[in-house]
Amino acid sequence: PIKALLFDLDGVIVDTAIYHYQAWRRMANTLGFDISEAFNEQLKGISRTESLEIILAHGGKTVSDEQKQELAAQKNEWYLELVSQMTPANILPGVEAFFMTVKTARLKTALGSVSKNARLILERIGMLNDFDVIIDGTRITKGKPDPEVFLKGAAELNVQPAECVVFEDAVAGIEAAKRGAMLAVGIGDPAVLTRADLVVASLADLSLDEVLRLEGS
Ligand code: B16
Ligand code: MG
Repeated sequence: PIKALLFDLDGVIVDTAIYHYQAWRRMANTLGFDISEAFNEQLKGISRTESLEIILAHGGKTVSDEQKQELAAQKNEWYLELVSQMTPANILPGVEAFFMTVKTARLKTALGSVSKNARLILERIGMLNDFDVIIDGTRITKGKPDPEVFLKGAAELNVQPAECVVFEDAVAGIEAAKRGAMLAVGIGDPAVLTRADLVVASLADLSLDEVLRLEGS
């Protein structure tokens, strides 16, 4: 039976992708190039250091390791300025109602995010106590699409991977769920999240019953 639900943060609970984009863009601009919103798509679910590498390659820039650290720190500072203004109003549509039904059904919950700022964001939106387990970027060594973040969540919840459903907006995140042998619900575009077992536009378009029916599919 399905016993636990594992949620990605950025793109599922809140839309911080826009803040990541603004901060990375600001950094790229200081280096003399620009990044588009379409380019930003491939950074979803990818760690800070990996994202930096992809952006530098895109701009054709070679910098020292020391400079990379400075750039990543600067980007994070700009990103945190935006995060500091977040409130519970930033919770994506349908999330709170969905969580109520999940709690009523006594299913276990975990957060599975590669962000090192995940706890801070949950605190800002008032959801820090809504997860039984929080696995974030400070607790993993391999980012998505490696399944580590979700396997660790399942282990700490004391459930088997086959008893878990992952909710993800990123291709890399769906891939991580599948490599971990878990069911995956995609939040976004079915043409993009092709490996998901089910894709919906947002949690507002999904009932818990539909999720539980994925069992054995
Ligand atoms: P940070 P998720 C990911 O969050 C974001 O999608 C990705 O764009 C970001 O680079 C990554 O977190 C690292 O975030 O710089 O805050 O450590 O989708 O896994 O919740
Ligand atoms: Mg995400």
